[in-house]
Amino acid sequence: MGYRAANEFGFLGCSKMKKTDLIYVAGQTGLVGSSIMRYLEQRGYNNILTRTHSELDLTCQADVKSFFKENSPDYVFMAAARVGGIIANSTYPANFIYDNLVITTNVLHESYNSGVKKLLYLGSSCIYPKHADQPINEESLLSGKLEPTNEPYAISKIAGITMCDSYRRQYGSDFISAMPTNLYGPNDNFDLETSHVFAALMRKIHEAKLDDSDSVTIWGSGKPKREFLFVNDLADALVFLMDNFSEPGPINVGTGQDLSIHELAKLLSDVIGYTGDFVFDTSKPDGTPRKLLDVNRIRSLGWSAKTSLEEGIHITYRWFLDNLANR
Ligand code: GFB
Repeated sequence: MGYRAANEFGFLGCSKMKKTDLIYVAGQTGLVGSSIMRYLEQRGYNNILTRTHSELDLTCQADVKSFFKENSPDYVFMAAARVGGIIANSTYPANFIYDNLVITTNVLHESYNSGVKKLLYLGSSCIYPKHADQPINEESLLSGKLEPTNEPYAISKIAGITMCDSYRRQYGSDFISAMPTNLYGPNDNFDLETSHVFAALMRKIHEAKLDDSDSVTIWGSGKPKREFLFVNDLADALVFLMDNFSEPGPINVGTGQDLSIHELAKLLSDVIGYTGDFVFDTSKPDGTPRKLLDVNRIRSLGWSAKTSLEEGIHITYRWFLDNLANR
């Protein structure tokens, strides 16, 4: 099929999701997917399609093809991915690149084949160069070398963005790509080996308080700076983008504020009520020195994050106590 300009087919320009539209949330049990589910359900979207991992293996092309053929969703939130913190990324690089490339290829291609009205693909702020100018704007994609600890994951996510843009350009598919900053919230992974820093430190500090420990170990120097977005705010942004945004390239989703890992540990300690010290295990990597997203693009469309970090820590700690703290 030859090249066709997207606008000829009327795919561009945003028709908003209706409450009865069939919405497929891929990855519905994860941090992001579960938050999208809560958000949609609370707002009366009543035709949501999900599959557990045992019901549908997204790495199996034939199964994904049949699933889309049988169900023909109107909208797709592509939140299925293999994700993990800095050590998980550097320990399992093959899993991170293979799983994400295959899942993305299958879901995006079958979304195109089955004629979904719109797909939102989720990337990550680690797609940007390690030494990108701060705050990082969308234009810096592919302008420099990536952070080595998560390069395989980042390359799979960049491939997903390029795939969205290519299907838009060649077929007029309304596929968009949102790049969230570091996330936290209910349903995060609290496993100390594979989690991201927020969940790891919440758990370590909570357990240190219970055990009356003198200190908590922070990986690396504690100096890297990160921006943390509450996952319910991300869900709000994703539905907003689904309804209001239809362009190629990544769009950043963040708070516009960052802090050092050491400062995060202190904030978490204040909420948890831990008064001990921190020690720094510099045998562990720091990763990217700073990763603050420029959020002007999404702000100019009318969206900004609503939950302060303090508030988000309180909500997440309450969830942690109610769901995971019994050990
Ligand atoms: O959250 P995190 O694992 O991922 O680590 P990245 C952020 C920073 O926190 C690093 C430090 O400097 C870590 O060394 N840190 C301190 C800890 N203590 C801990 C701890 O107990 N656990 C963890 N995990 N970190 C990931 C990427 O990078 O960010 C992914 O690897 C993804 O690809 C994700 O993009 C959002 O922010 O460094």
